[in-house]
Amino acid sequence: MSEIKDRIQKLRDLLNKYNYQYFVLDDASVPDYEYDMLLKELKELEQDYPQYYDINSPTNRVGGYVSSGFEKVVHQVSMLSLGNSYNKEDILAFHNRIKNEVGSVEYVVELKIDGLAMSLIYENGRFVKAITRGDGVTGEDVTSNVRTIRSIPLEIEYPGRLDVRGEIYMPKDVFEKINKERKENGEALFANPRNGAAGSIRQLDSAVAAKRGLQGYWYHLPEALEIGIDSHENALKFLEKQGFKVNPLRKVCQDIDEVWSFISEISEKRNDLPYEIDGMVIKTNDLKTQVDLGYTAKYPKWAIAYKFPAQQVVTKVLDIFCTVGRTGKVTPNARFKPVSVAQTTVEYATLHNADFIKEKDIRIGDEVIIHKAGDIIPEVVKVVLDRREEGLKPFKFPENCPVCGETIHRYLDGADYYCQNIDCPAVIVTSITHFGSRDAMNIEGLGEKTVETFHKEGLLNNVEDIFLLKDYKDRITKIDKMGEKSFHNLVDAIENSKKNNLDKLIFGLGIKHIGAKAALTLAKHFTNMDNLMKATMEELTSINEIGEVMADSVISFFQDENNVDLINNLKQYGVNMNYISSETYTSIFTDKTVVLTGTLTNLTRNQATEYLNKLQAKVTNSVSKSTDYLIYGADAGSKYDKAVQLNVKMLTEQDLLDELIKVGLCQ
Ligand code: 0OW
Repeated sequence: MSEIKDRIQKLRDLLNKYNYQYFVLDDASVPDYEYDMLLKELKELEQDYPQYYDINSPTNRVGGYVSSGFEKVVHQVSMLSLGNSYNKEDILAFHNRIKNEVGSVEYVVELKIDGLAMSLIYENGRFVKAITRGDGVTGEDVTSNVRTIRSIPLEIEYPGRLDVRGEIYMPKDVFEKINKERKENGEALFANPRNGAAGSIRQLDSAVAAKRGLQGYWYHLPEALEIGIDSHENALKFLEKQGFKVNPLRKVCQDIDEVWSFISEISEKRNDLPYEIDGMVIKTNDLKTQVDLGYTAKYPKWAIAYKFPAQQVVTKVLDIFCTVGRTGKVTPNARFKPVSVAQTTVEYATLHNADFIKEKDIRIGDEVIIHKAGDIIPEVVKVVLDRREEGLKPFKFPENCPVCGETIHRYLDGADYYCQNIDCPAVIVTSITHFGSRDAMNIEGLGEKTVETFHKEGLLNNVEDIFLLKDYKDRITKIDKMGEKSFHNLVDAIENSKKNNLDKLIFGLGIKHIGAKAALTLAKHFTNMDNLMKATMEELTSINEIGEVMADSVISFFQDENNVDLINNLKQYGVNMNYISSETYTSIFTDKTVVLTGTLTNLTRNQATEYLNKLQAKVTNSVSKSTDYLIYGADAGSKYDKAVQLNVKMLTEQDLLDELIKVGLCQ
C-alpha cells in the first residue's frame, strides 16, 4: 500500500514542479499532454484511495467548492495601504522626510500592480489560507478561490508560519477575452482588469474563479526581520526561492535621481506590459530602517506610491457616426484607431453634439489628442492641426436620422438634434432596453441585443409588448441562443418585474429629465400612477427636488395619448402602479451619514442608495468630517483618500450586503 502513497506523492511533487515552471518561470518544461496524463493518473489514484486525500493536491486547482459567503478574518499584521505621490517634488519630499529622520538610504522601486491586495498564510510548508485586504484590519477568507491560481505554490520549503503579501491581478488579454464572452452573454462587463480580479476573487463558486485566468505577484513579508531577512530586496529573493512569482521589473536605487529615471523608463513601456499597473512603489530597502521610520495611522513612512498622470495619447479619427438614444437624441461619436489610454483600449468616444465638433473642428482623418478624464471616460482634447492631411472636409451633421431616415430637428434652446419619429427603431429599442434595465424594471435577460433581435422579429414594438412575449414561445425559442430555459427565465423575470415599486416604473418610462432619484421623489409624493398622471404644474413644482423643466416634462408625457394607453395596458397586465412605502429598518447605518464611492459589483449605485435610505442612513455625495461611513467598491478614488485622511470608517460593499442580510432586506 505504501507504494501507492509514494506514487501519489511523487505525482504531486512532479505536477507542482511543472506548475511552478509553467506559471512562475513562464517556461513549460513538459508538453501539456504529458502534464494532463500525470494529472489524470493522480486523479484516479486519489479517487481509488480517498484516505490519501489532500486539499493541497494539484488536482484541487480546478475548484469546485461553492461557499455561501466569505468568513471575516482579522489580519495578524494589518495590511496598510500606501501614501500617494504624483510628481518628482512629492518624491523628493518623501525622501527628505526620511533623510531628516535616518539619513540617506537605499530604495527599492517596483511596479504598483493594479489588482487587489492579498495575504497568503502558510503553516508547516503548506498553503492554508488567503485573506483579502478588506479594510486593512479585517479581510475575507477567499482560500478556495485563490487556491485555483496555478502560480501560487501550495507547498513551500519554509517550515514555519509565513504571511506573504502581494497583488492578485487579471492579465490584460484575459480581461479582454472574458469581457468579450460576457458581452455575448448579455452580462455586465468588467470596467477594468482590477474590477475583473475583484469580481472573480469574490466568486462563491471556485470553479468559476478557476476559469478567470488570475495571476499574482508577491512583494512583501511583514515578518521578514523576524525570520532573519535584513532588506526588502533579500525578502523578494527569499520569496523567489520559495517558489513565489516576484516581479523582476524592479531596481535598487541609491538616490532619488535613479528612482526617477527608473520610473520614467517604466512609464514609457507600461502600455506594453501584459498586466496593468497604476504607478510605482518606492520602499526603503533596509528593513531596520523601516522599523525606525514606522507608520502613520494609515501608511508606512518608509514607502510611497507614485501614481502615473492621466494619460494623453494621439490617435486618428477613422469615422464620425451618429447614434440615436431613447429620447431620440442624435449623438455624434468618433471611432479611432484603437489606442491604449490609462490602462484600457480606447476605440470610441462621444463627441457630444454638433457644437462640440464645430468648436474643435474635428474632421474624419484628423489626428487628435485624447485623454481619459479621471481614468474613466475618454475625451477628445484637440485636433493636432499640423498633422492634418490636405483636403479633409469639416464634418457635416446629418439632416436625417441615421436609423429611420426621418428629418431630425434641433430645438432652438439646445445644442442637440432629435429624431422625433416615435416609430424610429433606435428610439423603440433603446426605450424598451431602458425600461428593462437594472435601475428601472430590472428584467434579467432583456439586454439591448435581445431587444434589438426581438424588435427585428416584430415581437417588440413598444414597452407593453414586453408583457406579451410569454405568448410567443415557439417563435422566440427558434431565435439562436434563446432556448427553452432562457425563454422561461425571461418570462419569469418579466412576471417578477410587475411587482416593482412605482418609482422603478416611472423611471422605466423614460420621461425626459426624470432620472431614478426624481422618479423616487415623484412615487413617494403621489403614491400611485393615477395621481401622478393628473398632477398639475403647481403640485409638481411644489415638490422640492422637482423643477419647472422636469414638471413640464411629466405633464407633456401624460398629455400624449400613446403614453396614457401604455399605462392602461400595463395596468391590464398587472403591473404594480402603487408606491409601497418602504418599511424602515434600524442598523449600524441608522441616522448615519454615508458616502458611496467606486464601482460596486453586486448593486448599482442607485440600488445601494435606496437600501441605505431604507436603513435610515443619509447618503451624501462628498466626504467631510461629518461622514460616518465610506462604502467603497473597486476604482475608489479621491473620496477614498479623503476618507482615510479624515479617519472615516471604511466599509466594503460586502459589509453593506451583510447588514442588508442581517435586517432581512437581502437574502
Ligand atoms: N500594488 C502593489 C504594491 C506593492 C505594501 C507593503 C506595506 C505597505 C504597502 O504592487 N508593489 N508593494 C506594496 O507594499 N503594496 C502594493 O499595493 C498596496 C497594497 C495595499 C494597497 C496597495 O494596493
